[in-house]
Amino acid sequence: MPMTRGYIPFHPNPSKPKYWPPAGAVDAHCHVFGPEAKFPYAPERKYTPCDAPKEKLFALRDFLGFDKSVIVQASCHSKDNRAMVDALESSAGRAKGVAFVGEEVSDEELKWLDRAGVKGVRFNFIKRLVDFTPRDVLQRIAARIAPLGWHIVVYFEMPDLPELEPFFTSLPTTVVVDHMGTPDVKKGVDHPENQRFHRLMERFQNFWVKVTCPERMTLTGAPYDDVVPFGRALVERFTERVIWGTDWPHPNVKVAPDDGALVDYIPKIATSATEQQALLVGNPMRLYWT
Ligand code: 0GY
Repeated sequence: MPMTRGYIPFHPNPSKPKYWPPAGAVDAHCHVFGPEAKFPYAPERKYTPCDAPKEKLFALRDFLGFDKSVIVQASCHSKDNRAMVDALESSAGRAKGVAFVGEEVSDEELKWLDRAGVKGVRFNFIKRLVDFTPRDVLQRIAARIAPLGWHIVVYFEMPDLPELEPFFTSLPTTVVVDHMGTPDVKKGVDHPENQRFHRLMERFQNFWVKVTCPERMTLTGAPYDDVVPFGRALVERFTERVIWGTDWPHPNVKVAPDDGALVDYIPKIATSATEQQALLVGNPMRLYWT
């Protein structure tokens, strides 16, 4: 039986952010869930979310002052990418996607995903979300998608980085790290665990990072001031390789965040107009729209 965590619905009435993003801003990490009646959740899922359909996502995008979205396939839909692709196809070119595939994926399916606007695959190493996939299988998937010009998004827990790093650095594509590598805010920015991740970003220019999900890491809650130093350090050091997203509809969080408060976090980590332009427009456009 799938676990039923994740039923917490997204915020019903987010506040209007005080910060207004630059023209052409991209929400580079969000999801669509269902609707279940049309796109059933995968039998092997680890949680069952509430429906979060494309119409709601597009309405939130407009409300928050964003122009485009990158829709990441969520584990509750596993390898059935239809809900994500349907959203891409309804977006009038204003959404790109990141898919989840197995090595059994056919060339036709890869072509279908590519045509729809998929630009990457996600390798998920979070044990509570997915079953284990052997590294050699992932290597074969990487070799199949690299010629398409796609990248690989990796989602992992920071304590697992030492074990995963040799695999990550062997990947033949751009590698995009989810949620700042999930640092432990209690330990602080200078903790060796977090600094190891910074060193990886320094040494390997093909690594990018999403400065996302303060709501998952905070110990103090909105406005997420305790997470600011983590996002700020990454934006400052790797200005040309950071992207940002809402993570709407926020699967598996304990408290549904106010998406307006998440947008108001942006100018705290990207403090100049130049950094904001890179984070919200230039970088995601380079990664997803070229
Ligand atoms: C996220 C976070 C989570 C879930 C998923 O694929 C997923 O189901 O991504 C999570 O529970 O941490 O990246 O949005």
